[in-house]
Parts: sequence; structure tokens; C-alpha cells
Amino acid sequence: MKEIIKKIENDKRVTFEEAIKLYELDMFTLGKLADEKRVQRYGKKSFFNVNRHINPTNECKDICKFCAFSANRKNPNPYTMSHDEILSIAKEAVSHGAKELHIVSAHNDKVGMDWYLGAFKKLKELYPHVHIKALTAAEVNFLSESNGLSYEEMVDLMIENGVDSMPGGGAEIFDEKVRDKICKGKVSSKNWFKIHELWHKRGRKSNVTMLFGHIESRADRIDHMIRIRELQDETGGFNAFIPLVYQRENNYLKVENFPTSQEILKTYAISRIVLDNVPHIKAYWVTSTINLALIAQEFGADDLDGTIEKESINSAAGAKSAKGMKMDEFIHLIKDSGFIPVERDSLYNELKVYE
Ligand code: V47
Repeated sequence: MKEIIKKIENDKRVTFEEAIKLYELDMFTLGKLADEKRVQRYGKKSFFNVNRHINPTNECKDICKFCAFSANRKNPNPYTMSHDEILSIAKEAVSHGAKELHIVSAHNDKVGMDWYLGAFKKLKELYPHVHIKALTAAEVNFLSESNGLSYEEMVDLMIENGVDSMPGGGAEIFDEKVRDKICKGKVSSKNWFKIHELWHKRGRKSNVTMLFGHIESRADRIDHMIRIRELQDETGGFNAFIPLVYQRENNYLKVENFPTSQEILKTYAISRIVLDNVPHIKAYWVTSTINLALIAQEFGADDLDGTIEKESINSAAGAKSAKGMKMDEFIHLIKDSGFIPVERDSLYNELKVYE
């Protein structure tokens, strides 16, 4: 273990086997190693943005076992917003200062491509200064298959219709065996990466998530991180890695053991160390709880996502995020935890430092 620690302290890259071993370290040693990496990059700064999540439809042709958001037997409330409804939510959010619209939908085969892309086009025309982060690789794959378009054509259409960056959803766990058990039929790991690679090659940025704390092993998590590190070496297009803690309510994935807070914090810390080429580690307070997200700042995380305003995907599965968080409260919590809140834009340019 001493050799591994030395390697990390000397900014050398850890291997798959070494990364798994890091879970055996005590919390303080691991936390200190990750914190050193965070401090090297950002000191005590913690980033957040003022954003609004919009989930325009929950009608989905796919069935992911962990998902409580899509309309199904456990959640028989299908909805699909009209463009006018989406625009009116955006209008309100922008009037409250939202600088990013994070738009993610289910895979709805009752509406066409124009419903998906037309909304972005209208939003961009109305609010050219607002960043549109939209369409997970899973949605891109769904739209490509259902419209007979290549990924290249899809990516070009997204750009033409005003999408600025891609969110990190749909990554789940890249190991094919686990993926088959939790979300068979969804975009494959290979195609998830293909879509992000194409997006990066158009000079655009994206994020990448990891859904953990269900049936995956520690080795599956490290494998997930190493696959990300490999693409990032080639393209440099990922802005942030976002570990999502599995929420257990209202879904079909039966899980016996949930991760402890220690396991969650260790996973943040290890991701900071393994993903030496991904600039930001996001502690998404929605799935970690705000309390743990604040502690994660001392375990390598430098970003807490944003105020969100309304959240439907994770709150459907039990997260306490349905109403987002007020900006004053967010700033206050970050300050009280000993960090410097920095409001950022979607591409991590600093907008305001709250010293
Ligand atoms: O892909 C679904 C996850 C994701 C559950 O890019 C669940 O900045 C936990 O991708 N428990 C959507 N997670 C959210 C997402 C995201 C969130 C915040 C920021 C960004 C970003 C992206 O939510 C899905 C899926 O992995 N999810 N069900 C659940 N039961």
C-alpha cells in the first residue's frame, strides 16, 4: 500500500488493481490523498450553478429496473409536456436567474424527433444566452434507432437545434454483465462512448455519471472509471464525473445491501484519484443528500451541481430533491462547511466568488 500512496503523492497514475486496493485504506488517509488533488486544482473553492432541471416526458419504451421515474405499473402517471408547457417552465426559471436548462426525457416513441429537438430550437431562439444541456447518450441512441439516423447525423442535428452540452446520464455501470441485469436493451456501453466521442470531436463538452450502490462490485466501479479515463485521454471532452448514489424506492431492482456513507465517500475520493484527467468531481447532492455532499468536499469533490428548482428522476425513487434548493441556502451551507462557494456557468467559467 505504501508504494501506491507514494505513487499518488507523486502524481503518478494508478492501475485498475491499485485503485481497487484503495478501498482498503482508512478514511483519513484516503480522504487526505483525494483532498490534496482537489486543493492542487481549486484550493477551497466549491462550484455550483443556477440551473433548472426539466423532464418533459416520463413515457418510456425501455424498462430500466432501477428507474422509478418512467410511467409503469409502480408509477402509473404518464405525462408528456407540450412545447408551450416546456417554454413556460423555462420562462419562469430564467426569470429566477437560471443560466442552464438541464433537459432529460424518457424514451417516448409516441412523439417524434420534432418534439424532442423542436423544444431546444425554440428555447435557444428565446434565450440565446441560456445554456442548454440536453439529451443523454441513451436518448440519442433511442432517437437514432427510431428515426433511422446515424449517431453522426444525430449529433449534427443536436448542434443545429441549439444543444450546447450533453449531460452524463445513461452511463449507469459500463460492465456489460451488470448492465444487462439492470437496464437490458438500453444504449450499450460501447455506443454510449461512441456518442460522447463524436460529441467531443465536434468540440463540445459533456459529463459522465456512474450509478452505484446496487448490484455492482467495487471492481465494476473502477472498471467504469478506467473506461472514462481512456476516452478522456483521447478527447479531453468530459467536464465532470458524477457518482450517483442508487435510490431504492418505487422500482424493480431488488438490492440487499446499500452502501454506507463511508463507502460513498471512499468512492468519491477514489474517483478523484483515478480520474486524474477529468477536471471536476461532482457530489450531486440530490442522490448523496446535501449533508454527505458537503463532507464529500473533503473527499475530492469540488462541485455540488446546482439549485435545480425541481427534480423528477431521482425524487421518484426517494431522493429529497423534488423542490431543489434556494441559492442563499446553498451558498450559506457551502460557506459554513469551510469552503468558498463559486457560482459557475455550465462550462465552469467562474461567475461570482462568494468570499
Ligand atoms: O441516467 C435513475 C439516474 C440519471 C435512479 O450531467 C437514478 O450534470 C439513482 O444523469 N437512483 C439521470 N439514480 C440524472 C443525471 C444527471 C444528474 C445530475 C447532473 C447531471 C449532469 C446528470 O439518474 C440516469 C440514472 O443513472 N437514476 N434512477 C435511482 N433509482
